[in-house]
Amino acid sequence: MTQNPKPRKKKHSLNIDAPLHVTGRTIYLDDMPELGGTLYAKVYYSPYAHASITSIDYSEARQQPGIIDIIDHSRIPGENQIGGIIPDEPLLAVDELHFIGMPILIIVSTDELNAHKASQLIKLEVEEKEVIVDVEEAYRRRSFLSAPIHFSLGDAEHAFTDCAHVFEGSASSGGQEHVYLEPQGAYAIPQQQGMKIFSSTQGPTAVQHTVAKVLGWSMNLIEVDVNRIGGGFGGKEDQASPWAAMAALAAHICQRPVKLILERGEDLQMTGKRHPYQSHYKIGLDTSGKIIAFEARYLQNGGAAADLSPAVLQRTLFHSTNSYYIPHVRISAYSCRTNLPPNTAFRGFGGPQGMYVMEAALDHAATALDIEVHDIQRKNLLYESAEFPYGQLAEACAAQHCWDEAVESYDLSGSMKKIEDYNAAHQWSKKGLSLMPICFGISFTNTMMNQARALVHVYHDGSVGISTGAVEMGQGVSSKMIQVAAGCFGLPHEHIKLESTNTTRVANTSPSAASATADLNGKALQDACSQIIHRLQDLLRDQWSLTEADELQIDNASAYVAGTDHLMSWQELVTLAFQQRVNLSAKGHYATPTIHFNKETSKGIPFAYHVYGTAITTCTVDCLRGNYELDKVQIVHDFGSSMNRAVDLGQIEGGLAQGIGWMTMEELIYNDKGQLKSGNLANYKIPDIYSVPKEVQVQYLNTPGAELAINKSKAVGEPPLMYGIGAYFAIHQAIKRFNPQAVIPYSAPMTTEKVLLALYSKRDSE
Ligand code: LUZ
Ligand code: MOS
Repeated sequence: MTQNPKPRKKKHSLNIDAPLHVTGRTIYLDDMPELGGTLYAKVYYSPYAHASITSIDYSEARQQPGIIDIIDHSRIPGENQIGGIIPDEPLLAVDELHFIGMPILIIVSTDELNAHKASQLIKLEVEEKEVIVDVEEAYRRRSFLSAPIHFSLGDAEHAFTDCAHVFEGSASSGGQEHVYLEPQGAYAIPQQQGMKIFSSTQGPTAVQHTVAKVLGWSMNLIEVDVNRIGGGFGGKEDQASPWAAMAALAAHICQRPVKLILERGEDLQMTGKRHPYQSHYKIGLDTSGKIIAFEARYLQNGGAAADLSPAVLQRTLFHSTNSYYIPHVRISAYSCRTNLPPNTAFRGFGGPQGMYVMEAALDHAATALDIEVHDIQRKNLLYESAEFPYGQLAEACAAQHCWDEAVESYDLSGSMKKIEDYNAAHQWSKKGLSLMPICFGISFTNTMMNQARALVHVYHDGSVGISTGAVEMGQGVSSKMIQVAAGCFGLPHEHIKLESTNTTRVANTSPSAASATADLNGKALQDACSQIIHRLQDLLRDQWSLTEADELQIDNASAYVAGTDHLMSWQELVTLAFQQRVNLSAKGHYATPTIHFNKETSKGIPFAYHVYGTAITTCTVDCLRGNYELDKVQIVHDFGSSMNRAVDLGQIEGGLAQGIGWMTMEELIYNDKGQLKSGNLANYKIPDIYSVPKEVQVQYLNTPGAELAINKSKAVGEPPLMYGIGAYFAIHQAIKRFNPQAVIPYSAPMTTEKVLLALYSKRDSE
């Protein structure tokens, strides 16, 4: 009598985009078929970091063949303003130029080559002004973008007097270029009413809002659509908006479709990057190596406008104590205005900059006390219910679990012994090892942003279409959304189609950022799917005259009641529901519960949960040349209950490589005129297949996962970037094996040149 279908065989979860990528069928912005009559826009930008415009003449440029229009700020019908948090950034310069790359004019042309030629005929005259590039100089002059932020826990001032050891020093970390594979761009198409914009953005609603502001329209007239983007890394959280606004402005003025896609060189010049930081720390320990007090002052190089800098600054404070419990903390952070392009979100969002300073302080203490830094690290790791400086308590704290698991399963003492033997046997080559624990808070620090929506249609043939606010940027969120819907409906994932991210279908989206995209949008999607499932269940209970006790299942592409012969295929069920006029569409909503934060007191529960992990990094330094290789990185990571191991492993490996790049080789160089000297990918080196670790091992820590994470799988986007800090300190360790007296300033990135200088520092005077 029971004829329940056999449980569907669980397929190994994959990245659903992989077949498209490897066969070249993935469609990015510039792959879209163009409409007839499409025009191309090119941005003419400031060649000066600080100046007043005295005259600008583009009459000759305007006469060039193919030039349809040249647009300056005076043609903007709405507000000439793109600042997201603070309104301090014009879309097009009026008379003041604040950084090299600041947009001045939009050249609209029938083809890109003519636009390029025209840009060279523009005559700009200016009065040059003093340029500030250095963050300390900006700080001395009290040149700030926003109010400073302070956090404190306990009583640091008095605590230092009780410390057996106190160390003070400074640490600086460099910026980082996002190098998303797809440069910034947008394609704007005038509609019968309003404007439709295809944008390479992490934040469709940010684009919609900015375009509406610039055109002086209401948001409902702007439709933003994102199929997918070729990488974002934070660079398209806010900074995708101006290009869309320029394309829309030109499309509105010319009443033709306008495409604006930056060339790589333009993108490198014009867009902001990870914030460089210059920091000062003071750390106090007792005789047993317990950290008693920590003080720090962070100077953030924000560039010429606020952009997301105040929010980034706040996250630096949230992560200033990394994965450690410190009873007395006093920290301050300043966002400084300089004449660089406005710096912006970048994977980790200020967190890595804070964590680097903490690790530098620990390294300093260990070096001075001549003990292993990992003994201090281990002794101070967070434990259950320990208080963060912002008042939240560590819950389901996996800091020590990850660490101990890494030490044991990767045989730390064995590795250290091998390194000792190697170093004893090699005079001109030394190995070093570091442990890097991480702790990263999941949620937008701005509580309001922790919300999402989804729209689900079950079509009457049984197929399903889903839309969410999540933007696929290569991070695999599409796979996860499809898994969520397939799980809710009990359907194979082939039945589910994920639609583009579109502001008309799903409104008021938060950007795909803060590692929270799958959690927020996945939960909203679950809400929508379960509304439909409940309606179908009600229908079946009625149809089959079921009682409360009957166990009705909708799974395995069918509906059935265990122990009875009630059975219906999914398709029959949907047909029945349609005939009975049941609503087969639903809108889901999710807002992270429990979180809150008081900006006045800097206390609250800002994060839904924390992600933990530990990486052991081993490197080899060539002590004649200063070159180094990363031998291996061994990670124990707290994934919760991973939804998709292929996707999550990709995030660990990619995040690690990006973190290593930031800490070791990616060096942004601006001269004192504010000119980016590392302005192409030949002199700005990002990790390649030769510079990534030769071996990466990842162990999944089995934790129950967090309730506030989707399907109890923890967020994985940003946390692994911070494992890269381990590479920096492993190199320090190797240098000290060669030259115990080495004086190594805490100055990232640890380029080959700096390694060579450090290897031979102080040595001559021996
Ligand atoms: N963006 C944002 C973020 O607006 N707020 C955040 O807290 C955040 N965190 C990480 C990355 N992007
Ligand atoms: Mo981000 S730094 O856009 O998560």
